[in-house]
Amino acid sequence: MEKDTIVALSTYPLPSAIAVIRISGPDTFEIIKKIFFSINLDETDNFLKSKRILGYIKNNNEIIDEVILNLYKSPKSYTGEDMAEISCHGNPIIINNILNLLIKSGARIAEPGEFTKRAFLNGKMDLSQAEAVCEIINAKNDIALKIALNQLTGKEHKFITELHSDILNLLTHLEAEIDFAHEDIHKLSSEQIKIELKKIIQKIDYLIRNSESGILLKEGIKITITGAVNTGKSSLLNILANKNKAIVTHIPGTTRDIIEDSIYIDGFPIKIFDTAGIRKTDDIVEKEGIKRTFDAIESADIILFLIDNSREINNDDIEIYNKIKNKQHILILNKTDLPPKITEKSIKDYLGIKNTENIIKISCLKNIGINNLTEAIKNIIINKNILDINEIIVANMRHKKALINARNYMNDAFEIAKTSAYELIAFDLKKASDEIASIIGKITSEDILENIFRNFCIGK
Ligand SMILES: Nc1nc2c(ncn2[C@@H]2O[C@H](COP(=O)(O)OP(=O)(O)OP(=O)(O)O)[C@@H](O)[C@H]2O)c(=O)[nH]1
Ligand SMILES: [Mg+2]
Repeated sequence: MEKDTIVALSTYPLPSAIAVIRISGPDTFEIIKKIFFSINLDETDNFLKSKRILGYIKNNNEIIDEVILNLYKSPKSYTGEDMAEISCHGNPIIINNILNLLIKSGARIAEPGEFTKRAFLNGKMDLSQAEAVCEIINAKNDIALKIALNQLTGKEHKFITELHSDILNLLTHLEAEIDFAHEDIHKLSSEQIKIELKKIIQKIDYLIRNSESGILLKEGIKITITGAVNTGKSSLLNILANKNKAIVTHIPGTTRDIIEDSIYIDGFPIKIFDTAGIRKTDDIVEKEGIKRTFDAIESADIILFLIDNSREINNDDIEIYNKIKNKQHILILNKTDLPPKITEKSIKDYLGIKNTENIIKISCLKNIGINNLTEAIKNIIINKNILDINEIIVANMRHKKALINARNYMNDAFEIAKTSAYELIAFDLKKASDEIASIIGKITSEDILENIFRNFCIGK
């Protein structure tokens, strides 16, 4: 337990109906006694028996505010320590006065995240849940919020805790065989070890797979608009972003730099990139722009490939299509308000596309077909991006790195398991276990000892 008693405003420091000030630490109730005076109880000492109570915050005899005080006795509090929450009027002057008074009475201002850190140190939550608290507060869209809530309420926690104990159990067997070879302990065959390792690897792989989509969703799915010059790429960006972000002119080669915006499609966070049209050119600036287009194509999760429906397919279209056809893409015919020059046959002949059903026809000028396009984008996100919100989604880079490290150690262990070097397998398992434990903030070596002790009753 920490020695300091900390205090902080938990709500936003702007004029509002109510503000909440939190206090946590061993001196909480002593400090509260100095400044809080109950309205209904004469005995100031008595109020500590209540959980919620109306009263005044006073500086000497001067009333600073009328407040509701909530009291939480250790360990039944967010931090696990003695805690209090003062709900006062949300006037910044009042808030400051109360904070100053609390500091004068012995508390200190909390560091960022210190309440949650104490909650973790006192075993009220694991590390991934502590991280989720921060992510819930900072979630910028519905989906990020849902993922963080899932992380807090325990789906990921449960899965990882089970995974961790799977590894520990196997390790327990191996260590027991190494350390207590003379005792009569059931031995695992090398085949059994491999089966157990495989099961664990599958679980880690499942989480790694889901971390791809989790991080994608949290940071935004990257969509790059590409195509030949003048096909309407910037016009499309402006429609999807719902603002005049990119310059649109009839001059081919208008866009040079990458133009980026953050948008939502059906709640999915998207980073959308408009790019320089691709064509052969000697213009140095345009050349650099086209190079950047290729980079944006490379890093895209989904490509929107535009063709101008009012002119015939040209070599630029064919070349670009060949570059993107094996990546996740949507083929879009733009300018369908003009007389068409592109036919189903020309698409088949020049681009080699057999099934033209998925081609989306739009007109940026007349705002036609945009709903079909956003629907198609959404379908790709949901169906092809391996994403199911109801699955366990790992959306945290630290967790992902730990999972990948654990996976590498497990691979090594699996290779070694082909021989029967238990020490070496155990070494890798221990490393993998540490990585998984680091996600939830457990300390492992003691766990292993405890596990051996519990399972085998050695040393009785
Ligand atoms: N008729 C018609 N014109 C369009 C449509 N979409 C775009 N345009 C026009 O086509 C021209 C080029 O549009 P942009 O959006 O600048 O095309 P771009 O692909 O960004 O062009 P670059 O940046 O030069 O590669 C402009 O004059 C637009 O007004 C459409 O759906 N119908
Ligand atoms: Mg443009």
